[in-house]
Amino acid sequence: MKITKALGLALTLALAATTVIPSAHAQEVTLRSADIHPDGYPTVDAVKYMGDLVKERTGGRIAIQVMNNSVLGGEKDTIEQTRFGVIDLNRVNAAPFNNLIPETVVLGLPFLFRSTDHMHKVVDGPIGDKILAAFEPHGLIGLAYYDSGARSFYTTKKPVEKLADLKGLKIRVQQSDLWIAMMQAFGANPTPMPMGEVYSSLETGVVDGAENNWPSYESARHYEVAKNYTLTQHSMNPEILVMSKVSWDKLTPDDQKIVRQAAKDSVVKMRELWTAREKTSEEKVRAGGVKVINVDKEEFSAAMKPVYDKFVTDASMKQLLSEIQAVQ
Ligand code: GTR
Repeated sequence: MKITKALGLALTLALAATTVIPSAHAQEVTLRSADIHPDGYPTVDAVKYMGDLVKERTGGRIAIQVMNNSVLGGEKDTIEQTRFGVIDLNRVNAAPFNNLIPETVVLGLPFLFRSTDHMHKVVDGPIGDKILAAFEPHGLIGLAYYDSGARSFYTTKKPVEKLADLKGLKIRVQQSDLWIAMMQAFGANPTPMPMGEVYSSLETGVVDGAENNWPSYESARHYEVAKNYTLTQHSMNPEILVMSKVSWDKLTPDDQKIVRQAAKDSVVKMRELWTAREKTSEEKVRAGGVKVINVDKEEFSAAMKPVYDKFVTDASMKQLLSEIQAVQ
């Protein structure tokens, strides 16, 4: 019985992974890539662009099919499927990796990056490479970082004008212990859930608010039900593009090089798309009647000491943090 089950699972995984379409001359492979975002979102278009590069550079042997809109599931689920090789590529925020890969925690720490430029310098340099390398023992190949702007709070009823206004509010967070601790340090009541459940949770009052960047606040239509956007800009946690190690190991070293380089090249494209989208999303949201609130960020940042005390404990994390802070 046990053996049959194991065989069945192996067979399912083998069938579900990379679709190999036999052809007359060369073997063609289609890599399936997951994303929760809708068509036209910068992360979705960036992976499509990467697919064009891969196709061109392999003479059509390797293609990428972006399966966005959460059709393959929420981020935590798709990460598991990617580790098993059921999904080949996955574009996910750093947060849902936090509990699995401790090295990713540092990227989400509140008020860590001084600017977009600082964040770019960190992820584009040796520190970024070191964090991507930490994915491999977990069955994943870290390929690239994409921008995700800065995350800010939004609430349905009570506008957040100062730190004390967050006290006791039920705020949706990503499924990560770091994010739960961060909300607690802000005085809020964290409610972890996948992105796909946030709209209805805001609408029905399961949560009083959530937090995200301009493009996600707009594209997921959260601004229709949570009309107060408070510019705390508390984290610049980037997006991460990973590949399943199972799928990676099926590629030749030359094809691995092509895939890795195409992912890196798509970052440039993504940053252009991101900058434009941040602007249009902000405009759309403002035109939709959202109240945008400026706050004293110092007050919010000063409350974050318990988060650093809880997560920056061992020598390697301390080292990573000070290296990031030293990047000019
Ligand atoms: C978005 C991010 C998604 C997801 C989402 C969330 O900004 O692009 O990957 O993390 O936030 O809050 O769940």
